[in-house]
Amino acid sequence: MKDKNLSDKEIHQITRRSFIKVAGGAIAIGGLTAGGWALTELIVDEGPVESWHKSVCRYCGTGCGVMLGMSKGKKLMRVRGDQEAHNKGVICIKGSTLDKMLANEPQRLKKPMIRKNGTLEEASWEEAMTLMTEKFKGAIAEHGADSVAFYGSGQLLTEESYTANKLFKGGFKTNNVDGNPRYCMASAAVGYTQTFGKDEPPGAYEDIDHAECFFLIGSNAYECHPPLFERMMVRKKVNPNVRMIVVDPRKTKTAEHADLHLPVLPGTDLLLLNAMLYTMMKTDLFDEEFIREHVNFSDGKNKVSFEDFKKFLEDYKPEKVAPELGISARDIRKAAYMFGNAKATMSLWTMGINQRIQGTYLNNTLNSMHLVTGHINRPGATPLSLTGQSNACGGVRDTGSLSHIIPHGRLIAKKEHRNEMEEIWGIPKDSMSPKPGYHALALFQAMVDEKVKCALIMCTNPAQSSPNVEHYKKGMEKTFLVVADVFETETTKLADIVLPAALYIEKQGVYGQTERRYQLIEKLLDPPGEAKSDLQILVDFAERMGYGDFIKAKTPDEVWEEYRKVSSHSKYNFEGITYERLKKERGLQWPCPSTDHPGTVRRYTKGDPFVPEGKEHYFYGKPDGKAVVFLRTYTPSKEKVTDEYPLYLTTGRVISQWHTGTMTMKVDELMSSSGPAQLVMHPEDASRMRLKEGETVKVEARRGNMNAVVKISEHETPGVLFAAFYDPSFLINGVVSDDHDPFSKEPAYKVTAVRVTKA
Ligand SMILES: Nc1nc2c(c(=O)[nH]1)N[C@H]1C(S)=C(S)[C@@H](COP(=O)(O)OP(=O)(O)OC[C@H]3O[C@@H](n4cnc5c(=O)[nH]c(N)nc54)[C@H](O)[C@@H]3O)O[C@H]1N2
Ligand SMILES: Nc1nc2c(c(=O)[nH]1)N[C@H]1C(S)=C(S)[C@@H](COP(=O)(O)OP(=O)(O)OC[C@H]3O[C@@H](n4cnc5c(=O)[nH]c(N)nc54)[C@H](O)[C@@H]3O)O[C@H]1N2
Ligand code: SF4
Ligand SMILES: [Mo]
Repeated sequence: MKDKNLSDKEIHQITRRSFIKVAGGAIAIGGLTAGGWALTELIVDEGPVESWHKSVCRYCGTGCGVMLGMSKGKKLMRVRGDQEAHNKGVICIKGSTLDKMLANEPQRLKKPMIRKNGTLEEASWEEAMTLMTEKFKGAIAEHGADSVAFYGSGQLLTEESYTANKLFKGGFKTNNVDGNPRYCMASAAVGYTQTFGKDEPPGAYEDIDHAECFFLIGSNAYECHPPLFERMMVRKKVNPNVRMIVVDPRKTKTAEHADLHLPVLPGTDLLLLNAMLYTMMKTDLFDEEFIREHVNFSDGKNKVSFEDFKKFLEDYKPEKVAPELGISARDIRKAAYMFGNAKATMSLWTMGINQRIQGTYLNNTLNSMHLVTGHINRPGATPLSLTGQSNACGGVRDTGSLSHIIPHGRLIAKKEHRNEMEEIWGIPKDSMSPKPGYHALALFQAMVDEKVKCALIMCTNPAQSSPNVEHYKKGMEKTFLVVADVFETETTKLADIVLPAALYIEKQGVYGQTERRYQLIEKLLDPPGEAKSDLQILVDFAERMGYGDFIKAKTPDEVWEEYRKVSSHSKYNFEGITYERLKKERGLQWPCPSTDHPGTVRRYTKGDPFVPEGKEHYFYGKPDGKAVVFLRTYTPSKEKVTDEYPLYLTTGRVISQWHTGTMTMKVDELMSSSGPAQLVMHPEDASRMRLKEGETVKVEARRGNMNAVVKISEHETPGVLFAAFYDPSFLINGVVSDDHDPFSKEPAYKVTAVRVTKA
């Protein structure tokens, strides 16, 4: 069927109608007055707005453009979606209540604090920074540079992450720089890098408007990327032929909208992907020409043949794997036909497959499904990993602020990569440490083992968000911790120094989102009290540590100028993305090598400045321009259920709360939508265990136990429990497994075996 030719106005009307439909659902879940989706006009205060400013939402990796209405007295009065941005004016309830979040000034941290005789007491910046410098210098002198660490965040501004990374790796000479994207995007990043030779997605949001099949796996986009989900729904209305497959053990709001929902058992998806590939192979859905021209095969060690790949798939016949997946062979085949036969298939995924012991393999295999069917590098055909945090891509993955990488896809372990960065940063050749630093879990374990003595934690709350958290908190307690945050958190409670940070539009910098789009946040407010931006804190720290000349860029403008030029030495080249352009344009997508370049929507194909003239496709991250299809064998999770621990616990998010709740739990509208976090189970499980809604139970896992209040919901699947992790009074991470993927080191938050009894 051909696409309907709809005007923008008609599309807008569809959007409105589905808003209302979706909002109805949200009322049923949470009792939210104006719905989980933002009809922003209904829920935002009217105010005497003096001027409107374009900005970007602070929260998630969708990176919605927002318009901020400021009063004369410099208060944020109103928020609405930016019609001119990629999200076309659509924002969700978190974005539309940004003003309410910023209004929580009374609860903000406003003065530094130092722990004295066990309690945190107010101090001056001078005292706090002097003590911090003394401790870091002391640790480095006594125990070496690897006794200090930085633990950052995909919510810091790019200028901040770049500076911290440069200071620790190029200055102090330790690679102990990691952050919460390890908990989030590491499997996607490693997956892309192994397949294409470079991180970051080949495609873009625009592909949603051209796809004929959406394959959503381990993504609850309805609650976590609402404007993108909305865009998919609009696409389905514009072309009723468009199909949506959702793979999720739970009947989420996303799954409810699917044409085919595959409720696989937690931890088993690799069986599904390989069985879909098997089916595609047997039914001629492979694109042999694309494979011949653009694909190599590998068993992970050696190059193998296409025939070897076909032989490998013989083990994944749908009938054979269906029982372990918990779905029918017929549905597996149906999914394979829908994926393979559509004119253009787009996969979208998030934590359901990243936070898994086979997260990297799952990412590889999903990329492979696009390569072998030729569903790539065309409008609507692409594997698009949805990003979690607002600046995980631009700030952390692109700046190389993880323990094994350095800017723009370079690896710590590779001498020539280190030498390139040493030259760019103007430090002696071979001066950087060749040893990858501690990844997040290893870092917190090194704190337990007292190998890391001093750490700076910025813009993240690992004492709530880490798996098996009670264990790692012991390490945080032993370490001299400096924590920069905007509110009191579970982590500031363990700190020796707390530094009050500026929040969102109280500072300026760039966010980089899912589709390689960089957008600028401009400063519109002054921070409260004595709070300072994370960049100011880092620059001050660098000077005190004796690296004032090395960290010579001291303002956001200066850092961006330096970093933009650093990129020109790589295939990430965004030298053309200047602050000046970002102030006017609604973001730009790299590569963007010159100031007259429009940016790149699709990579590795015509239009990408790095694809040689005359070539249709070229995977330039690989030496021969060919992407790699890996043969990836399934292994069951260690957290498979047993008689002793007979239930799966999976964890994740709800639409109106952000992560550890520090910002969103203070907003009444959001709290009344979500309520406190509870242990959610299917009515069948509840009745088998004779449990009633509101009853307290004991949840026991292999590493710990805790009490929880039961909520009963048809959205869950019998045998699979769900808990969100926003509520510090229900610290579910106390029982969540810290098993992790051996390549990406990302924890498997999604699969924990538990037993539940009446408390
Ligand atoms: N409202 C809201 N939105 C957010 C955030 C937030 O905190 N709140 N955070 C942002 C961030 S940082 C992230 S990372 C993203 C996360 O976005 P999502 O990944 O979409 O959210 P989650 O709820 O973590 O998990 C998604 C789904 O994975 C499913 N799942 C669990 N186990 C399995 C499995 O074995 N296989 C499959 N196929 N699925 C499984 C769960 O049932 C769940 O519905 O959201 C971003 N957006
Ligand atoms: N059980 C379970 N646990 C999970 C997950 C899961 O699915 N299940 N998901 C994981 C994932 S994907 C993620 S991304 C992590 C997120 O985990 P965290 O990063 O620990 O959670 P956030 O609440 O986002 O923490 C951000 C902190 O920064 C503060 N802050 C806000 N703005 C600023 C600023 O400008 N400067 C400074 N210095 N501070 C600021 C906030 O108050 C907050 O305390 O959680 C992980 N943990
Ligand atoms: S979808 Fe994400 S970026 Fe967009 S408004 Fe909601 S929280 Fe903000
Ligand atoms: Mo995340």
